[in-house]
Amino acid sequence: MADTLFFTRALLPEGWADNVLLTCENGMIRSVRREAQAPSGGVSGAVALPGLASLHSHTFQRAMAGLAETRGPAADSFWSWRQVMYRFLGLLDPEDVEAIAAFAFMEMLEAGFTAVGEFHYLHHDRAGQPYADRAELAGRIVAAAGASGIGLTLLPVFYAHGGFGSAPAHEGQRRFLNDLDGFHRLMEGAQGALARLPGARLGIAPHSLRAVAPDELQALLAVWPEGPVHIHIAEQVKEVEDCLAWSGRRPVEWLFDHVAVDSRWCLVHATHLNDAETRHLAESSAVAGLCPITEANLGDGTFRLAEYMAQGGRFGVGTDSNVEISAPGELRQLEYSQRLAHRARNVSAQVEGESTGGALYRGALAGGAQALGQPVAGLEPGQRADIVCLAADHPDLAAATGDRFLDGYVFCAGRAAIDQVYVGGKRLVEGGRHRDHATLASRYKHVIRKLATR
Ligand code: NGQ
Ligand code: ZN
Repeated sequence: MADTLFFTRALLPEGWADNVLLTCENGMIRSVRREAQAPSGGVSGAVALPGLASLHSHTFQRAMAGLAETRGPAADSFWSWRQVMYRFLGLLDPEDVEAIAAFAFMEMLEAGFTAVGEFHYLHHDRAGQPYADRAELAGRIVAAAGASGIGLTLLPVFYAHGGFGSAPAHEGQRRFLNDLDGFHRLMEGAQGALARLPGARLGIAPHSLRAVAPDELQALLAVWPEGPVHIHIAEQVKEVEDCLAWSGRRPVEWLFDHVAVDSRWCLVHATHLNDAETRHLAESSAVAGLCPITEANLGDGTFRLAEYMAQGGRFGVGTDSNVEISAPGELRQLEYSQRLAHRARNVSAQVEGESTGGALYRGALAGGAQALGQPVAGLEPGQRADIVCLAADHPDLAAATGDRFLDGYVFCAGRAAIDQVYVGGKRLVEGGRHRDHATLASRYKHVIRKLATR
């Protein structure tokens, strides 16, 4: 099936262009022509951007958004939030997981993301027993991605221990646990499910250095020598302290000492880095998977973006807990975290005259695609036609040209500027609304009302 799309303006790898005609075949861009005539079908949209990836998500957490914002008996922290989260996930059945994921994926599309890396660790039933199909819940994530139309990179999570030094897992973690053999069977099941979803990709996710022992990490890398590898790392100060107590090394130091961290890797959070770790990560060609809204919500700390970007470090953004889903919102929070920390402005832009929205958008575009196992990102031949189209008549964009569109989108209008979203050349969002919004939202509301009575 060949299709044409025509945009009044588009952000191409080499810069902005006017009157851009894209031809697509089987969802992939076949040709890009600038200064073209509008085809007989007319103008598809005003301002076309290549879609961003949410490189780190736990979709089930969408359904507890707002449920962990009440003060508890002792000082609230990431760790007390995690207890609330464990109680919540103990309520979920497979159909709940699927309905929540489909809704969250739909919201991602409406909020400017065309692909997602689902860091999927909810594997077993509510009692902690494997389902007859070990990949039951992975299959639910795949089905949800199919229903929403988002591009999926599934990252099945290996999780075996409750803390550094192979500490026993807690009760709240029993739905996550596999030994290596169980994990390989899960991966086989996931491969089968993904075969039904065109364009989907598979990676692996050793959950963290807390949950995976060194020999297990080596075994995973030996059995799965290709595709993305994602790991949570150095998100909390306590995690750094516990890692030091266990190994004498900080988490990112430990990782660089023990494995070859290369462009396959996405280090999720990497919040607490010293100078040498920042440099090693920047030089490694791995991606720092930053989740600015969730990191703020959980009180994690501030990633050293200014130093990291100055050293050419690669990054992307993820919606993680999905407490709020917004591509421009993640980029804005990322820059604002730096402004507050440095008492400075336009921290992410590297040179005089560079747009901050542009630097953030282009950085997250490249890093997000890399982390999800797409070779390159952008509107060019050979790429999937994943496009976010802004409305040029939004008040914050009405007088914009070039990168001012990105500044207006990221810092002012946010997701309200989104008109259409395409994945694989297929229009899924129109007028800011997903074509199946009503059905997916009503299914989701039914699930959260039911869960509230459990
Ligand atoms: C997760 N979330 O796996 O959902 C984690 C919490 C953990 C974040 N790190 C659990 N934001 O890290 O142990
Ligand atoms: Zn996470």
